[in-house]
Amino acid sequence: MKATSNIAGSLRHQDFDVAEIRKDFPILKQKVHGKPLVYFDNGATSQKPQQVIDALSRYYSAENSNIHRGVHDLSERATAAYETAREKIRAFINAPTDKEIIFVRGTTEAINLVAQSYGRSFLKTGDEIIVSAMEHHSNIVPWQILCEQVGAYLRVIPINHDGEILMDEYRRLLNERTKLVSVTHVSNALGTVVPVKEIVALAHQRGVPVLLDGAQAVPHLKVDVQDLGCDFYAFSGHKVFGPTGVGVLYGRAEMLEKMPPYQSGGDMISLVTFEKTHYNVLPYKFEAGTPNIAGGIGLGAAIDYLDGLDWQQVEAHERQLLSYATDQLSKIDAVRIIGTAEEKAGVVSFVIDHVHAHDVGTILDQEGVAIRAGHHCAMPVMQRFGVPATARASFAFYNTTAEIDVMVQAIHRVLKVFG
Ligand code: C6P
Repeated sequence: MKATSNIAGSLRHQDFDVAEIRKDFPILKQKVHGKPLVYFDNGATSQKPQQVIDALSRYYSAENSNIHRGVHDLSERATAAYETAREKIRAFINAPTDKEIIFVRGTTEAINLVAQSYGRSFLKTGDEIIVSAMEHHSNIVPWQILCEQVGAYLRVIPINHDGEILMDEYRRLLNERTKLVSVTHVSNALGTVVPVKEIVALAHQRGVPVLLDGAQAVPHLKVDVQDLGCDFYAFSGHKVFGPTGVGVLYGRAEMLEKMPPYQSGGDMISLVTFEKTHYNVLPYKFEAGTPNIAGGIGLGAAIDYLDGLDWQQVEAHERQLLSYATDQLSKIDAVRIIGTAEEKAGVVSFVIDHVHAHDVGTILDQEGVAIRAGHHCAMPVMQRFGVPATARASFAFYNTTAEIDVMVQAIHRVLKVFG
Protein backbone atom coordinates (compact mmCIF):
# COMPACT_ATOMS: atom_id res chain seq x y z
CA MET A 1 0.00 0.00 0.00
CA LYS A 2 1.35 3.43 -0.91
CA ALA A 3 1.54 6.00 1.82
CA THR A 4 -0.79 8.97 1.38
CA SER A 5 1.30 11.55 3.22
CA ASN A 6 4.43 11.89 5.30
CA ILE A 7 2.36 11.74 8.44
CA ALA A 8 0.70 8.52 7.41
CA GLY A 9 4.16 7.27 6.66
CA SER A 10 4.20 3.73 5.39
CA LEU A 11 3.40 2.42 8.83
CA ARG A 12 1.73 -0.94 8.74
CA HIS A 13 1.18 -2.51 12.09
CA GLN A 14 1.00 -6.19 11.23
CA ASP A 15 -1.98 -6.18 8.88
CA PHE A 16 -3.46 -2.98 10.23
CA ASP A 17 -2.95 -0.56 7.39
CA VAL A 18 -3.11 2.90 8.92
CA ALA A 19 -2.33 4.71 5.68
CA GLU A 20 -5.35 3.06 4.08
CA ILE A 21 -7.59 3.83 7.06
CA ARG A 22 -6.56 7.49 7.07
CA LYS A 23 -7.97 7.86 3.56
CA ASP A 24 -11.44 7.40 5.09
CA PHE A 25 -11.02 10.53 7.26
CA PRO A 26 -10.98 13.58 4.95
CA ILE A 27 -10.20 16.06 7.73
CA LEU A 28 -6.84 14.40 8.38
CA LYS A 29 -5.54 15.53 4.98
CA GLN A 30 -5.57 19.20 5.89
CA LYS A 31 -2.79 21.48 7.00
CA VAL A 32 -2.90 23.69 10.07
CA HIS A 33 -0.55 26.69 10.21
CA GLY A 34 1.01 25.29 7.05
CA LYS A 35 1.85 21.95 8.75
CA PRO A 36 0.10 18.59 8.28
CA LEU A 37 -2.57 18.23 10.93
CA VAL A 38 -1.65 15.86 13.74
CA TYR A 39 -4.92 15.25 15.54
CA PHE A 40 -4.32 14.08 19.10
CA ASP A 41 -7.51 15.45 20.66
CA ASN A 42 -9.59 12.35 20.12
CA GLY A 43 -10.59 12.23 23.78
CA ALA A 44 -12.50 15.48 23.27
CA THR A 45 -14.04 14.32 20.00
CA SER A 46 -12.88 11.97 17.30
CA GLN A 47 -12.86 12.56 13.54
CA LYS A 48 -15.52 11.18 11.22
CA PRO A 49 -15.00 8.76 8.35
CA GLN A 50 -16.47 9.64 4.96
CA GLN A 51 -19.03 6.87 5.49
CA VAL A 52 -20.53 8.78 8.44
CA ILE A 53 -20.47 12.10 6.59
CA ASP A 54 -22.20 10.41 3.62
CA ALA A 55 -24.87 8.87 5.86
CA LEU A 56 -25.70 12.31 7.29
CA SER A 57 -25.81 13.87 3.86
CA ARG A 58 -27.92 10.99 2.48
CA TYR A 59 -30.39 11.32 5.34
CA TYR A 60 -30.88 15.05 4.77
CA SER A 61 -30.96 14.81 0.99
CA ALA A 62 -33.17 11.72 0.65
CA GLU A 63 -34.86 10.69 3.89
CA ASN A 64 -35.40 13.73 6.10
CA SER A 65 -38.68 13.29 7.94
CA ASN A 66 -39.92 12.91 11.47
CA ILE A 67 -39.97 9.38 12.87
CA HIS A 68 -42.57 7.21 14.62
CA ARG A 69 -45.28 9.62 13.46
CA GLY A 70 -45.83 9.69 9.73
CA VAL A 71 -47.69 7.22 7.55
CA HIS A 72 -45.89 8.46 4.47
CA ASP A 73 -42.97 6.79 2.77
CA LEU A 74 -40.27 9.24 3.88
CA SER A 75 -41.24 8.95 7.51
CA GLU A 76 -41.28 5.18 7.29
CA ARG A 77 -37.83 5.16 5.73
CA ALA A 78 -36.45 7.57 8.33
CA THR A 79 -37.99 5.50 11.13
CA ALA A 80 -36.54 2.29 9.69
CA ALA A 81 -33.07 3.86 9.38
CA TYR A 82 -33.20 5.19 12.95
CA GLU A 83 -34.39 1.89 14.42
CA THR A 84 -31.82 -0.01 12.37
CA ALA A 85 -29.14 2.18 13.97
CA ARG A 86 -30.49 1.25 17.41
CA GLU A 87 -30.17 -2.43 16.51
CA LYS A 88 -26.59 -1.91 15.30
CA ILE A 89 -25.70 -0.26 18.60
CA ARG A 90 -27.35 -3.09 20.53
CA ALA A 91 -25.27 -5.66 18.69
CA PHE A 92 -22.10 -3.57 19.01
CA ILE A 93 -22.21 -3.54 22.82
CA ASN A 94 -23.95 -6.93 23.02
CA ALA A 95 -27.03 -5.72 24.86
CA PRO A 96 -29.75 -8.38 25.05
CA THR A 97 -32.55 -6.32 23.45
CA ASP A 98 -33.18 -3.09 21.52
CA LYS A 99 -35.46 -1.80 24.22
CA GLU A 100 -32.41 -1.40 26.47
CA ILE A 101 -30.79 1.09 24.07
CA ILE A 102 -31.92 4.64 24.83
CA PHE A 103 -30.85 7.40 22.46
CA VAL A 104 -29.69 10.46 24.42
CA ARG A 105 -27.61 13.56 23.63
CA GLY A 106 -24.43 12.03 24.99
CA THR A 107 -22.78 10.58 28.07
CA THR A 108 -23.67 13.66 30.11
CA GLU A 109 -27.37 13.32 29.43
CA ALA A 110 -27.28 9.56 30.01
CA ILE A 111 -25.86 10.03 33.51
CA ASN A 112 -28.29 12.86 34.31
CA LEU A 113 -31.14 10.61 33.16
CA VAL A 114 -30.15 7.86 35.60
CA ALA A 115 -29.53 10.34 38.44
CA GLN A 116 -32.89 12.07 38.02
CA SER A 117 -35.04 9.09 37.10
CA TYR A 118 -33.54 6.17 39.03
CA GLY A 119 -31.81 8.25 41.70
CA ARG A 120 -34.73 10.47 42.65
CA SER A 121 -37.09 7.51 42.77
CA PHE A 122 -35.00 5.01 44.66
CA LEU A 123 -32.52 6.94 46.83
CA LYS A 124 -33.40 8.62 50.09
CA THR A 125 -31.86 10.50 53.01
CA GLY A 126 -28.69 8.89 54.33
CA ASP A 127 -28.08 6.69 51.27
CA GLU A 128 -24.65 6.70 49.66
CA ILE A 129 -23.42 6.88 46.07
CA ILE A 130 -19.89 5.78 45.27
CA VAL A 131 -17.80 7.37 42.52
CA SER A 132 -14.03 7.33 42.01
CA ALA A 133 -11.47 10.12 42.35
CA MET A 134 -10.88 10.11 38.59
CA GLU A 135 -14.35 10.90 37.33
CA HIS A 136 -15.21 13.44 34.68
CA HIS A 137 -17.43 16.24 36.02
CA SER A 138 -20.34 14.57 34.18
CA ASN A 139 -20.05 11.67 36.60
CA ILE A 140 -19.75 13.87 39.69
CA VAL A 141 -22.10 16.85 39.41
CA PRO A 142 -25.32 14.94 38.57
CA TRP A 143 -24.77 12.87 41.73
CA GLN A 144 -24.03 15.96 43.83
CA ILE A 145 -27.30 17.49 42.65
CA LEU A 146 -29.13 14.25 43.43
CA CYS A 147 -27.53 14.17 46.89
CA GLU A 148 -28.83 17.68 47.57
CA GLN A 149 -32.30 16.70 46.36
CA VAL A 150 -32.70 13.51 48.38
CA GLY A 151 -30.25 13.97 51.25
CA ALA A 152 -27.81 11.28 50.09
CA TYR A 153 -23.99 11.38 50.37
CA LEU A 154 -21.28 11.06 47.76
CA ARG A 155 -18.39 8.72 48.65
CA VAL A 156 -15.16 8.78 46.65
CA ILE A 157 -12.82 5.84 46.00
CA PRO A 158 -9.26 7.21 46.23
CA ILE A 159 -6.63 6.49 43.59
CA ASN A 160 -2.90 5.86 43.94
CA HIS A 161 -0.11 7.94 42.42
CA ASP A 162 -0.21 5.93 39.20
CA GLY A 163 -3.88 6.82 38.81
CA GLU A 164 -5.29 3.41 39.75
CA ILE A 165 -8.34 2.78 41.89
CA LEU A 166 -7.56 1.52 45.39
CA MET A 167 -9.73 -1.59 45.40
CA ASP A 168 -9.36 -2.19 49.15
CA GLU A 169 -10.72 1.30 49.77
CA TYR A 170 -13.61 0.54 47.44
CA ARG A 171 -14.39 -2.63 49.38
CA ARG A 172 -14.30 -0.59 52.60
CA LEU A 173 -16.65 2.07 51.19
CA LEU A 174 -19.28 -0.46 50.12
CA ASN A 175 -21.77 -0.85 52.94
CA GLU A 176 -25.49 -1.23 53.66
CA ARG A 177 -26.06 2.48 52.90
CA THR A 178 -24.55 2.20 49.40
CA LYS A 179 -27.35 2.44 46.87
CA LEU A 180 -25.46 3.14 43.66
CA VAL A 181 -21.94 2.92 42.24
CA SER A 182 -21.00 5.05 39.22
CA VAL A 183 -17.47 4.88 37.85
CA THR A 184 -15.65 5.54 34.65
CA HIS A 185 -14.50 2.65 32.48
CA VAL A 186 -11.51 4.60 31.14
CA SER A 187 -10.29 7.89 32.66
CA ASN A 188 -10.27 10.79 30.21
CA ALA A 189 -7.56 12.65 32.15
CA LEU A 190 -5.22 9.74 32.93
CA GLY A 191 -6.07 6.99 30.47
CA THR A 192 -6.46 4.41 33.25
CA VAL A 193 -8.55 1.39 32.35
CA VAL A 194 -10.58 0.71 35.49
CA PRO A 195 -11.24 -2.91 36.55
CA VAL A 196 -14.97 -2.34 36.12
CA LYS A 197 -15.95 -6.00 35.94
CA GLU A 198 -14.61 -6.52 39.45
CA ILE A 199 -16.21 -3.27 40.61
CA VAL A 200 -19.60 -4.42 39.29
CA ALA A 201 -19.23 -7.89 40.84
CA LEU A 202 -18.40 -6.46 44.29
CA ALA A 203 -21.35 -4.05 44.17
CA HIS A 204 -23.72 -6.77 42.99
CA GLN A 205 -22.72 -8.98 45.93
CA ARG A 206 -24.54 -6.34 47.97
CA GLY A 207 -27.35 -5.85 45.46
CA VAL A 208 -26.05 -2.39 44.51
CA PRO A 209 -26.58 -1.30 40.87
CA VAL A 210 -23.65 0.06 38.85
CA LEU A 211 -23.44 2.67 36.11
CA LEU A 212 -20.34 2.71 33.94
CA ASP A 213 -19.25 5.86 32.12
CA GLY A 214 -17.95 4.45 28.87
CA ALA A 215 -17.27 7.75 27.09
CA GLN A 216 -13.55 7.01 26.78
CA ALA A 217 -13.79 3.23 26.65
CA VAL A 218 -15.98 2.54 23.61
CA PRO A 219 -13.54 4.25 21.18
CA HIS A 220 -10.69 1.99 22.36
CA LEU A 221 -12.00 -1.30 23.75
CA LYS A 222 -14.52 -3.88 22.62
CA VAL A 223 -17.29 -3.39 25.16
CA ASP A 224 -19.71 -6.18 26.05
CA VAL A 225 -22.28 -4.96 28.57
CA GLN A 226 -23.45 -8.48 29.40
CA ASP A 227 -19.92 -9.59 30.13
CA LEU A 228 -19.34 -6.51 32.30
CA GLY A 229 -22.63 -7.19 34.06
CA CYS A 230 -23.34 -3.49 34.61
CA ASP A 231 -26.83 -2.08 35.10
CA PHE A 232 -26.22 1.06 33.04
CA TYR A 233 -23.59 1.95 30.44
CA ALA A 234 -23.25 5.44 28.94
CA PHE A 235 -21.30 6.67 25.92
CA SER A 236 -21.22 9.51 23.37
CA GLY A 237 -21.55 9.17 19.60
CA HIS A 238 -19.05 11.90 18.81
CA LYS A 239 -16.18 10.10 20.56
CA VAL A 240 -16.80 6.91 18.58
CA PHE A 241 -16.39 8.51 15.16
CA GLY A 242 -20.10 9.42 14.94
CA PRO A 243 -21.90 12.78 15.04
CA THR A 244 -22.19 15.16 17.97
CA GLY A 245 -25.46 15.52 19.86
CA VAL A 246 -26.23 11.82 20.06
CA GLY A 247 -25.24 9.18 22.57
CA VAL A 248 -26.44 6.02 24.21
CA LEU A 249 -27.67 4.90 27.57
CA TYR A 250 -27.80 1.14 27.88
CA GLY A 251 -29.92 0.09 30.85
CA ARG A 252 -30.97 -3.35 31.96
CA ALA A 253 -34.65 -3.67 31.09
CA GLU A 254 -35.51 -4.64 34.64
CA MET A 255 -34.10 -1.32 35.88
CA LEU A 256 -35.55 0.82 33.08
CA GLU A 257 -39.01 -0.70 33.51
CA LYS A 258 -39.27 0.48 37.09
CA MET A 259 -37.88 3.97 36.41
CA PRO A 260 -40.18 6.93 35.70
CA PRO A 261 -39.67 9.04 32.54
CA TYR A 262 -36.82 11.55 32.64
CA GLN A 263 -38.42 14.09 30.30
CA SER A 264 -41.95 14.19 28.99
CA GLY A 265 -43.76 15.23 25.83
CA GLY A 266 -44.32 13.61 22.44
CA ASP A 267 -43.33 10.04 21.62
CA MET A 268 -42.86 8.92 25.24
CA ILE A 269 -46.61 8.39 25.73
CA SER A 270 -49.09 5.76 24.60
CA LEU A 271 -52.27 7.59 25.71
CA VAL A 272 -52.85 11.10 27.02
CA THR A 273 -56.01 12.40 28.61
CA PHE A 274 -56.32 15.33 31.01
CA GLU A 275 -56.97 12.83 33.77
CA LYS A 276 -54.05 10.46 33.17
CA THR A 277 -51.19 9.75 30.82
CA HIS A 278 -49.93 6.26 29.99
CA TYR A 279 -46.28 6.05 29.11
CA ASN A 280 -44.87 4.37 26.05
CA VAL A 281 -42.97 1.08 26.21
CA LEU A 282 -39.17 0.90 26.35
CA PRO A 283 -37.06 2.45 24.96
CA TYR A 284 -39.47 5.23 23.90
CA LYS A 285 -40.54 6.00 27.47
CA PHE A 286 -37.16 7.77 27.80
CA GLU A 287 -37.14 9.47 24.39
CA ALA A 288 -39.39 12.51 24.66
CA GLY A 289 -39.74 14.82 21.66
CA THR A 290 -38.21 14.67 18.21
CA PRO A 291 -34.78 13.08 18.66
CA ASN A 292 -31.54 13.71 16.82
CA ILE A 293 -32.62 11.51 13.92
CA ALA A 294 -29.66 12.28 11.66
CA GLY A 295 -27.34 11.80 14.64
CA GLY A 296 -28.75 8.35 15.39
CA ILE A 297 -28.44 7.28 11.77
CA GLY A 298 -24.91 8.73 11.60
CA LEU A 299 -23.97 6.83 14.75
CA GLY A 300 -25.28 3.68 13.08
CA ALA A 301 -22.93 4.38 10.15
CA ALA A 302 -20.03 4.86 12.61
CA ILE A 303 -20.83 1.48 14.17
CA ASP A 304 -20.85 -0.10 10.71
CA TYR A 305 -17.42 1.42 10.15
CA LEU A 306 -16.11 0.11 13.47
CA ASP A 307 -17.61 -3.32 12.77
CA GLY A 308 -15.52 -3.41 9.62
CA LEU A 309 -12.29 -3.14 11.64
CA ASP A 310 -10.45 -5.98 13.30
CA TRP A 311 -10.60 -4.95 16.95
CA GLN A 312 -7.67 -7.09 17.98
CA GLN A 313 -5.62 -5.14 15.48
CA VAL A 314 -7.11 -1.81 16.59
CA GLU A 315 -6.22 -2.53 20.20
CA ALA A 316 -2.73 -3.77 19.26
CA HIS A 317 -2.10 -0.65 17.15
CA GLU A 318 -3.29 1.68 19.91
CA ARG A 319 -1.16 -0.18 22.47
CA GLN A 320 1.82 0.43 20.22
CA LEU A 321 0.98 4.15 19.93
CA LEU A 322 0.62 4.44 23.69
CA SER A 323 3.85 2.67 24.50
CA TYR A 324 5.79 4.56 21.82
CA ALA A 325 4.49 7.93 23.08
CA THR A 326 5.21 6.96 26.68
CA ASP A 327 8.77 5.90 25.81
CA GLN A 328 9.49 9.02 23.79
CA LEU A 329 8.09 11.42 26.38
CA SER A 330 9.90 9.60 29.20
CA LYS A 331 13.21 10.40 27.49
CA ILE A 332 12.62 14.14 27.98
CA ASP A 333 13.79 15.15 31.48
CA ALA A 334 11.48 18.15 31.83
CA VAL A 335 8.39 16.10 30.99
CA ARG A 336 6.42 14.28 33.69
CA ILE A 337 3.66 11.90 32.69
CA ILE A 338 0.55 12.09 34.87
CA GLY A 339 -1.18 8.74 34.91
CA THR A 340 1.08 5.72 34.81
CA ALA A 341 -1.40 2.94 35.49
CA GLU A 342 -0.52 -0.59 34.44
CA GLU A 343 -3.68 -0.73 32.27
CA LYS A 344 -4.12 2.33 30.07
CA ALA A 345 -5.94 3.20 26.87
CA GLY A 346 -5.19 5.87 24.32
CA VAL A 347 -4.22 8.81 26.55
CA VAL A 348 -0.92 10.39 27.60
CA SER A 349 -1.29 13.33 29.99
CA PHE A 350 1.84 15.25 30.87
CA VAL A 351 3.24 18.38 32.42
CA ILE A 352 6.43 20.23 31.56
CA ASP A 353 8.49 21.87 34.33
CA HIS A 354 7.79 25.62 34.59
CA VAL A 355 5.58 25.69 31.48
CA HIS A 356 1.80 26.00 31.69
CA ALA A 357 -0.12 23.35 29.77
CA HIS A 358 -1.89 26.07 27.75
CA ASP A 359 1.48 27.32 26.49
CA VAL A 360 2.41 23.77 25.55
CA GLY A 361 -0.88 23.46 23.66
CA THR A 362 -0.38 26.76 21.86
CA ILE A 363 3.13 25.98 20.67
CA LEU A 364 2.15 22.47 19.60
CA ASP A 365 -0.74 23.97 17.64
CA GLN A 366 1.76 26.15 15.74
CA GLU A 367 3.39 22.89 14.63
CA GLY A 368 0.03 21.48 13.51
CA VAL A 369 -0.37 19.26 16.57
CA ALA A 370 -3.82 19.43 18.20
CA ILE A 371 -3.82 18.33 21.83
CA ARG A 372 -6.03 19.32 24.76
CA ALA A 373 -4.62 21.46 27.56
CA GLY A 374 -6.45 22.15 30.80
CA HIS A 375 -8.25 20.25 33.54
CA HIS A 376 -10.11 18.03 31.09
CA CYS A 377 -13.37 18.50 33.03
CA ALA A 378 -11.78 16.42 35.78
CA MET A 379 -10.66 19.05 38.30
CA PRO A 380 -10.47 16.55 41.21
CA VAL A 381 -7.86 14.60 39.22
CA MET A 382 -5.75 17.76 38.87
CA GLN A 383 -6.12 18.38 42.61
CA ARG A 384 -5.10 14.78 43.36
CA PHE A 385 -1.86 15.21 41.38
CA GLY A 386 -1.24 18.78 42.56
CA VAL A 387 -1.20 20.31 39.07
CA PRO A 388 -3.41 23.09 37.67
CA ALA A 389 -3.64 21.46 34.26
CA THR A 390 -2.02 18.92 32.00
CA ALA A 391 -1.30 18.65 28.30
CA ARG A 392 -3.11 15.61 26.94
CA ALA A 393 -2.48 13.66 23.76
CA SER A 394 -5.33 11.24 23.11
CA PHE A 395 -5.05 8.77 20.25
CA ALA A 396 -7.33 7.02 17.81
CA PHE A 397 -6.62 4.06 15.53
CA TYR A 398 -5.87 6.42 12.61
CA ASN A 399 -2.89 7.96 14.41
CA THR A 400 0.69 6.93 13.71
CA THR A 401 4.03 6.79 15.48
CA ALA A 402 5.30 9.28 12.86
CA GLU A 403 2.78 11.76 14.28
CA ILE A 404 4.10 11.10 17.77
CA ASP A 405 7.57 12.01 16.48
CA VAL A 406 6.13 15.33 15.24
CA MET A 407 4.67 15.99 18.70
CA VAL A 408 7.94 15.14 20.41
CA GLN A 409 9.83 17.55 18.14
CA ALA A 410 7.24 20.22 18.94
CA ILE A 411 7.78 19.61 22.66
CA HIS A 412 11.50 20.22 22.13
CA ARG A 413 10.46 23.54 20.59
CA VAL A 414 8.48 24.34 23.73
CA LEU A 415 11.59 23.65 25.81
CA LYS A 416 13.67 25.93 23.57
CA VAL A 417 11.11 28.76 23.76
CA PHE A 418 10.93 28.54 27.55
CA GLY A 419 14.66 28.19 27.98
N1 C6P B 1 -14.72 14.27 27.85
C1 C6P B 1 -12.64 15.23 27.08
O1 C6P B 1 -11.97 16.03 26.40
P1 C6P B 1 -20.14 14.36 26.56
O2 C6P B 1 -19.64 15.76 26.66
O3 C6P B 1 -21.49 14.18 27.18
O4 C6P B 1 -20.03 13.79 25.19
O5 C6P B 1 -19.10 13.47 27.42
C2 C6P B 1 -18.86 13.78 28.75
C3 C6P B 1 -17.80 12.87 29.30
C4 C6P B 1 -18.13 11.96 30.27
N2 C6P B 1 -17.24 11.09 30.75
C5 C6P B 1 -15.98 11.06 30.31
C6 C6P B 1 -15.03 10.04 30.87
C7 C6P B 1 -15.57 11.96 29.33
O6 C6P B 1 -14.31 11.93 28.91
C8 C6P B 1 -16.48 12.91 28.82
C9 C6P B 1 -16.07 13.94 27.82
C10 C6P B 1 -14.13 15.16 26.86
O7 C6P B 1 -12.11 14.51 27.91
C11 C6P B 1 -14.75 16.51 26.82
S1 C6P B 1 -14.74 17.32 28.38
